[in-house]
Amino acid sequence: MSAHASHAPNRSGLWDWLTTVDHKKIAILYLIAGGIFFLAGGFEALLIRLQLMYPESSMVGAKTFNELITMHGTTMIFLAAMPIIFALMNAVVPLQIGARDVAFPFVNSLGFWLFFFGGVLLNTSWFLGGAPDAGWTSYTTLALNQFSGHGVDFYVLGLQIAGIGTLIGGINFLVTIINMRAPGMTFMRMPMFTWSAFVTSGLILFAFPAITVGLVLLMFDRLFGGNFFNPDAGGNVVIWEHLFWIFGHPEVYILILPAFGVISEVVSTFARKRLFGYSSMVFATALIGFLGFMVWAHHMFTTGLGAIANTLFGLATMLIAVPTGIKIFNWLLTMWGGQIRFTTANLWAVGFIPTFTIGGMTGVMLAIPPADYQYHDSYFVVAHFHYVIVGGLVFGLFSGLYYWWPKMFGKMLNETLGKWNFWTFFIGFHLTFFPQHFLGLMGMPRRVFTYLKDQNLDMGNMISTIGAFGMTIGTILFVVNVFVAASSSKRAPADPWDGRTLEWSIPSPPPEYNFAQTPLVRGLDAFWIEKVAGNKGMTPAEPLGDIHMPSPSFLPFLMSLGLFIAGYGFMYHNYVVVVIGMLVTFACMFTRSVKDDPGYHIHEDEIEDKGVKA
Ligand code: HEM
Ligand SMILES: [Cu+2]
Repeated sequence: MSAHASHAPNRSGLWDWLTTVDHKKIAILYLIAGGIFFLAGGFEALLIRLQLMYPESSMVGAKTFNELITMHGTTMIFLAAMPIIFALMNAVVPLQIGARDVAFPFVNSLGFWLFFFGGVLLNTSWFLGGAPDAGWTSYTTLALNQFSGHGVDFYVLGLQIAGIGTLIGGINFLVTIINMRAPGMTFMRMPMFTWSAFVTSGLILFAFPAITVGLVLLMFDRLFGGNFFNPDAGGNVVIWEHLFWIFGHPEVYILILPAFGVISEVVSTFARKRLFGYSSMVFATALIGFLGFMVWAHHMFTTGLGAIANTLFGLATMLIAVPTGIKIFNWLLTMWGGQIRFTTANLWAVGFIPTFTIGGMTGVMLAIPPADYQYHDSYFVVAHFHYVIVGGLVFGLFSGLYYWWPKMFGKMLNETLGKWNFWTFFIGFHLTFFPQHFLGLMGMPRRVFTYLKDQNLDMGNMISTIGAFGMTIGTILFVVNVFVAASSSKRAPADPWDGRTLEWSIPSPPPEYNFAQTPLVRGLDAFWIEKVAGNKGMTPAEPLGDIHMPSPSFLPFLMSLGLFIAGYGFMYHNYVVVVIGMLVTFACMFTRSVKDDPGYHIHEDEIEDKGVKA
């Protein structure tokens, strides 16, 4: 890291992390928090599988089982997958577009702390009378007071707070990508990962308000005697399902598109070829995003929407297979004839393609309404969505982490450990989830805590649990790899993979201002073009000069802490606590509005890495 300018705020240690507005550090915060939640959600999954290892087991019992599946699903989706995606987007997008930071660094930090405190609030339910137990979808009436305990209140308020963080994060990335691109970086020259971050952020903008509304209504029903979803008082339970899935289906594309983006970068880098069909990839990404909003009712075929609606939603769902297929063929054709290097990052990408495709195929099967009457709420569904969400998203995240780790931390992950990590996780994954297709077809329902013996379900469940241990070993190996990398003294080079995009043209990790001089972009794969032309680095688009930086701030942390405190006040109907929490939040908002903070400058001669002359 470069020296601070004289008037730059000098912060270090914990205080630096609590106040940072640097996208690279926020990326690391997201990764650590998301990683810890991933371990928690994984531990819950392991307990689920242990309970289901033998028939008629009473290891955890029915109530705890319901809490475990609810917290596993909710944690994995909202507190593990989303933040790790945000970690990669924060670490990579500003670098790929040649920017010095995101458009709103303060908002970026606020987004992180809101997510963090929302997640912590949700998880404290374990110690405060029991976790939510109505499933990650929290369907009413199950989620109303008559049928579920205090836990669901934690779900409602925790997700509400975390959701605001995600929403403002998405808006920030939209503005960043629209406004902060370096000269020459036109939309059709943007790397695929940035494109996927762009479309994902657009989906966040339109999808999260739906769940926000749903959660507000549910909060009124649960805490203030509302009747939006209470049929006895004229409410309607199906409305919740609509609101949830109008958010929920786009959410699965919010999750998978960034993984697609990672795979596109990794496959092309390690085939040493330009991505095949770049413009069709862009088009397919946008089309998947658009169609993602037209299909939510495929989660509701059995609620009695009627044949016409079911048919239309079924057809719309199948249509998504077309742009998705385009992507799969483009990846295969990118590899075709390339000089492929099977690094760990590329192994994850190559493992992703067939695994995700299987999940896509079972998705088309589920899109046939009459067939779904059989599959619905069975283990077939559990198998399907883990193939897309783990075999797709989690494989993609691992690929991206191995690929960008040197850029994020300046250290390389160990390749041998990485390969062990991949193979144990990959084999464990298929052992866990492949048999679940058949368990489902043989009638095993999801979300049920046990099954009878001699129903032909014993063997499949045993294999599935053994597989879960394989994934556990894989995950532990990854954590070991992280510590091995952290303790090694070897520094990663700026461009370890012979990369094609802008992030590889600057040091690993980048200085706080990223680019000493904003680069001039001459085409797709901007850095590769310069390499092929025999240039040492990017041509700068501006003379060397002072660089303006935003000031760090403690306000985002405090503002989120205020909402966290108020959350407990709402749940326990203690309005003194509500007022205290809200006062903290509003005081921070007021301070932010009236206090002028012009940031600071890094002076020209404090800029390291004056590699290229202007
Ligand atoms: C690490 C290995 C994993 C294992 C062994 C595992 C296992 C399971 C099992 C057995 C269930 C079904 C419980 C039931 O319906 O009775 C389940 C549900 C679920 N899982 Fe996973 N899972 C894993 C990873 C993930 C990941 C990474 C995600 C998302 C990013 C995820 C998302 C979900 C969701 C959304 C549910 C539905 C919860 C509900 O029914 O409310 N899982 N998981
Ligand atoms: Cu869906």
